[in-house]
Amino acid sequence: MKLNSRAAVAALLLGVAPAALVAQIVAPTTPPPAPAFEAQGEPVFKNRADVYSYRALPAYQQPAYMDAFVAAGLLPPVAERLPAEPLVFSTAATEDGVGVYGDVMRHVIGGRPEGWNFWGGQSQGWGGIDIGMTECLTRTGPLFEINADDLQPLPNLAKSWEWSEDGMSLTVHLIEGAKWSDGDPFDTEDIDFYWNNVVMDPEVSPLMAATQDTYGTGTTLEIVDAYTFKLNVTTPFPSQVLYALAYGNFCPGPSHMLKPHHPAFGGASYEAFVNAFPPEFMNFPVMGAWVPVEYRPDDIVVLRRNPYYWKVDEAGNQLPYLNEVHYRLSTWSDRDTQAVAGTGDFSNLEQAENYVEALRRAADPAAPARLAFGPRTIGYSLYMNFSANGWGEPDERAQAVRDLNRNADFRMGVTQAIDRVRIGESLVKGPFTAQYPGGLYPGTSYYDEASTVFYPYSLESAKAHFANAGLADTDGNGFLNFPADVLGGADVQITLLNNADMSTDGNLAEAVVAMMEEAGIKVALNTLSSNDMDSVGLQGGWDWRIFRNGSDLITVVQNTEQLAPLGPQTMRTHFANAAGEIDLMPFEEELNTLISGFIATQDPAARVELMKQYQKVYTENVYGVGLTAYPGALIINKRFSNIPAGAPIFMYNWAEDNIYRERVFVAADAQQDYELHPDTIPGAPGSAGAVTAN
Ligand code: BQZ
Repeated sequence: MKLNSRAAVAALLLGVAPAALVAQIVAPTTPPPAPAFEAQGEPVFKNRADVYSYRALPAYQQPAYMDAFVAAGLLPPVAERLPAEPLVFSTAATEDGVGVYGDVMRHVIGGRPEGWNFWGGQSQGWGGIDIGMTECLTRTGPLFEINADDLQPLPNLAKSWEWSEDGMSLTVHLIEGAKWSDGDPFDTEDIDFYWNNVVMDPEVSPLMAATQDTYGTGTTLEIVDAYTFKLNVTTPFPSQVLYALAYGNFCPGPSHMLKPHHPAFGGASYEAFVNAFPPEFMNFPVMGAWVPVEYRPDDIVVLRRNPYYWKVDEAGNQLPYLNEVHYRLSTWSDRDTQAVAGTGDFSNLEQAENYVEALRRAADPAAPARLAFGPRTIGYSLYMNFSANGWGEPDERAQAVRDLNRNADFRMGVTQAIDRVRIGESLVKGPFTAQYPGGLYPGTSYYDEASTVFYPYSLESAKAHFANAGLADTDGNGFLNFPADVLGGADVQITLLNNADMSTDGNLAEAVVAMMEEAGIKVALNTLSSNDMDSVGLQGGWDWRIFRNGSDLITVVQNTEQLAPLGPQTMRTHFANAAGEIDLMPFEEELNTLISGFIATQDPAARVELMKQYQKVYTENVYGVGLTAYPGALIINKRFSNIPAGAPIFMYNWAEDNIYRERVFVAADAQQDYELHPDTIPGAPGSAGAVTAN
């Protein structure tokens, strides 16, 4: 390695070996190979049309307990509660065939319901509550089992769609005659409210933060009739639009309930709109399979089957088979413990610290639950806030950190101060964790190792990069200082936002603090509950954050717009300021060009090439500091049938979506007596809860 001559002369004068004087930059490489880890259980691949279709059947059935409600005139007959052509699950595509009614799926979650207004941005506590209640126009969770040559979103509330010849307009056909769980019709009134008064209203931010850019810059929506609407786009055939109609992004709410509270229709205020349906509000109307009928704070949410659910099996049985779903309000780690012990029924084993104990318990043949590892799709990155023009209203210190975050040498120093082997082993020893450079995940369809730039761990190199970024320990206290003209040359102090509800997030945050201290950077933790962390994250009041990555970096086609700062609120690390301006760095402009190009082309080879370039620009510039990636495991109680083979805990979506819970059943001879409100149906919206027939 050639030293510069001044340094060499200085070294000779001081009688010091040259290398010791000028810290060496260690050049980037390609990532080290991940330890081999075989996912257990391969999906049974099929085409989308094999899974379900929309058609009328000669007759329909319901659970026997509901006959009394029909006889008492409290419910219409089941055939009148179903659409003319319900969604019909094909028996051949199931693991165990036509199911039977009864029993419960008992979830345990670490989140807490803020209220039912998903469209106003309220969390229901995650863990499958929102996935089960708020169904969406298309469905992507189950795409893990769809053949690659048939890969596009499954229909759901949208039963079909077609592009105009020039690709500038998508006509979407809704299922006809479906109803909300309170009997109110589902139609384009709900679409109109969701688009115009949620997505397009800058004062309203739905839970997954969908904005107009989610559907492509400049996209507009046009209602055609009660069951048909059009999305008019600005670039032909934008491939990500159909994925953007899936969970999290286009899941319409009950406009008959929401409208009266929205300021555009006489509602008192936006705050009142968001808080109009607190968790105590029972029987909130849903399109999902189960309706909330009981809520006990910090204890449980109980949901009963939706009498108007618009899906059936091929024998004409209205779904779901399970009469109740429970969400015990506990911790995410307790979800693992209870699923393995059999007091809970389901867990996404995703906190690597719990792996050894969970594996040990599940290895017992008498264990109540089966545990199956999937692909390495759980991954964490350290993200930096890149806005230097006011997003989140930074104070002087935070502004100085934002400016540092935008310095490439600083980011390279940070990434080379991270020992990813030590980080992985701090979570779990064994073949699970891989050194994750950031960017697209190894092993996924658009990943290309040769395009991935990996900055190896080297404290010396990190310090050299920090020196190049203008930082030096000018007061000798072991921590690097800003240059004299920034904050008076004070120590660099950075806050690190992380999730209090997840032990893994906390462990990673502490590892980053320790490793940064070794490199001379002072980092302080800002540990918040996931609800508070998510809202702070969206508002921009943070310097760095530990983030468990979403499906965009795994599938690329789901949430594609989140791969680059294409619009004011698409890239979680770089939103626009209050004036709507984003101060893009040159490489971010490149990322935008590459992602816009990906969205605009249907050519598979061109898409692969564009993502190679994306990966190179992303990782070379350390857009996200990858930390670790590892496989998750699905833990499900053995009494359940129709669990799809090879279902990953996370890919296009979480397992609560992927396993089609509405089609899961418990054989009669395996059923347990877990129902808390047997023989009841949901009551009227806002009433006390479930009701009996007499
Ligand atoms: C799975 C998931 C279902 C959110 C949430 C939680 C929030 C995030 C994320 C996961 C939980 C579970 O994840 O960890 O296994 O059950 O709910 O939605 O981490 O804090 O904001 O994105 O999905």
